[in-house]
Amino acid sequence: AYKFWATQPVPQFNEKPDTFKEGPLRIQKVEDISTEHVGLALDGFEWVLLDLTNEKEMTEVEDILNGHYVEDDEAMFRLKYSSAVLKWSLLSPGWKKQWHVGVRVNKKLCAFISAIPVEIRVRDQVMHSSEVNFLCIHKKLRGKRLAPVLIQEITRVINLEGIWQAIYTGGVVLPRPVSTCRYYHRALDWKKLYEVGFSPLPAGTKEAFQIRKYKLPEDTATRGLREMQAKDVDAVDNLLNRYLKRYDLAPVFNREEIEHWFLNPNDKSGDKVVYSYVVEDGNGKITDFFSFFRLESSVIKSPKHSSIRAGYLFYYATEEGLTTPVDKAKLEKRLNALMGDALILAKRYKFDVFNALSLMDNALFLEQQKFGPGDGQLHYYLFNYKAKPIAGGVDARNQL
Ligand code: YNC
Ligand code: MG
Repeated sequence: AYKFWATQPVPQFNEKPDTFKEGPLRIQKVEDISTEHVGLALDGFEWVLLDLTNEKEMTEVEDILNGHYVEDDEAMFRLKYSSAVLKWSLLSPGWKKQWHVGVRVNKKLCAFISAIPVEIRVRDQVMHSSEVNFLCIHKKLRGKRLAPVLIQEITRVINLEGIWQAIYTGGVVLPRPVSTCRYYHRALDWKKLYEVGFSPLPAGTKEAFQIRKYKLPEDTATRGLREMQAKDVDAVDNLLNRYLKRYDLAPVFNREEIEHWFLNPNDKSGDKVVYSYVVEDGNGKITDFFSFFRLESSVIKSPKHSSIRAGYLFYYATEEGLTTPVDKAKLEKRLNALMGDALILAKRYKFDVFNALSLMDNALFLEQQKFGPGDGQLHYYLFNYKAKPIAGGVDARNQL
C-alpha cells in the first residue's frame, strides 16, 4: 500500500506520532533541484503551464474541473468552479504561473495541479510554504499512476522557488494526516436540498416541520454589524492574526492577503465570491469579523435543479476569544450571535446551504446553529514537515 507515498518526506503510519520530533524531514538546496520536467512516460503527453489571466486557458481549467473534479461517494454532486472562484483561489498574492501545471494530450488539457504561496505556522514555527490544490485527472486516465508524476512535478517547481513545505487536504486517507475534520451542513433552503437528495426527511417528521426548523429571521441581530470595507483592512489584519494564534496550525496573513481573501471584487455576474463582515463598536473599533465564500456544486441527477449554491464558513475572529483567560461561555455566546447573523446573510444572498468544518472554535456553535454532520471528512497534510497530531487546526482555504 502507498507505493508512492512511502517514498515521500511525510510521516508514515508505522511511526508513533507522540514521539515525533517536529521539523522538516528532508533538507535540500535549490541547486540540487532538477530544472527538467519530471518524465511523463506516456506517449503524446506534454507538460504545459496554464495562463489563468488568459480567458481561454482559464476556461480549459474550469472545464476539466467541472467535468472531473471531486464528487461525493454516490456521484450525486460535483464541486463546480466558476472562473471568478478560480481567480480568487489561484491568483492570490504571490501567485506564480509556474505553479499552474497541466498535461495536454492532442492539445487537450487532461490533468491539472496547482499551488499558491502561503505562510503557515505550525505551533511556534512560521514557514514560507505552499498550498497544493486542484489535483485533477481526466476520468479516462485514472489509475495510470499519473497523480504521483503530477505531485513530483509540482514539488519540483515549488522547490525551485526555495520552498520545501506544503499544506494540502483530501477526502482520502494518505500517510499521514496531521489533523482530520468533519464537514457540517446547515440547511438554508431545506426543500431544495431535499429535492436534490442532499437532505433526508428524518423518519417521523414532515416536510413542513423541517422547513420550519430551518427558518431564519429576516434581519441580523448584532449591533454594529456591517460589510467589511477597504478601510477595515488594517483592523481585520490585526484582529484576525491575533485570533489565529489560538490555534496550533494556522496561516499568517499579510495585509495584501487580507485584501485579497476578504475584499475580492465582484465577478462579471455581480455575484460576489467572498462575503466579509465586521462589527464596529460605538468607538469605531472593530471587535469582530466573519466571512464566508461561495462555491457551487453541480447536481448530477436531479431533473429539477442543476446546481446547489453553497456558502462555506471562512475565517472569523472576535475580541471575546482574546481575553486572558478566555471566558468560554462569553466566547460561545458571541460566536453563536455572529454565526446566526452569518446564516441570515447567507440566506438573504440566496445560498441553499451553509457549510463549516469541525475546526477553529466551530464546536461552540455547530449544534446550536442547527448544523448537521455530513459524510465527508477532510484530512489535513503537511509535506516535508513532521508534526504531532493537531486538533482544531485550520487553513480554511483548504475547503476550496
Ligand atoms: C490525493 N487526493 O494514494 P500510493 S485533493 C494525494 N492526494 O499513491 P493514480 C493521492 N495523493 O497510494 P488516479 C490522491 N488521490 O500508491 C490518490 N493519490 O502511494 C495517490 N479525482 O495515482 C494514491 N482531486 O494516478 C496513489 O491515481 C497514487 O488516476 C495513484 O488519480 C488521483 O487537490 C486523482 O479528488 C485524485 O482526479 C488525481 O482520482 C484522481 O486515481 C482525480 O493512479 C477527482 O496517487 C478529483 C480529486 C484531489 C483533490 C487536492 C490536493 C492534492 C495534494 C497532492 C499532494 C501534494 C503534496 C505536496 C507537493 C508539494 C511539495 C512541496 C514543497
Ligand atoms: Mg492516473
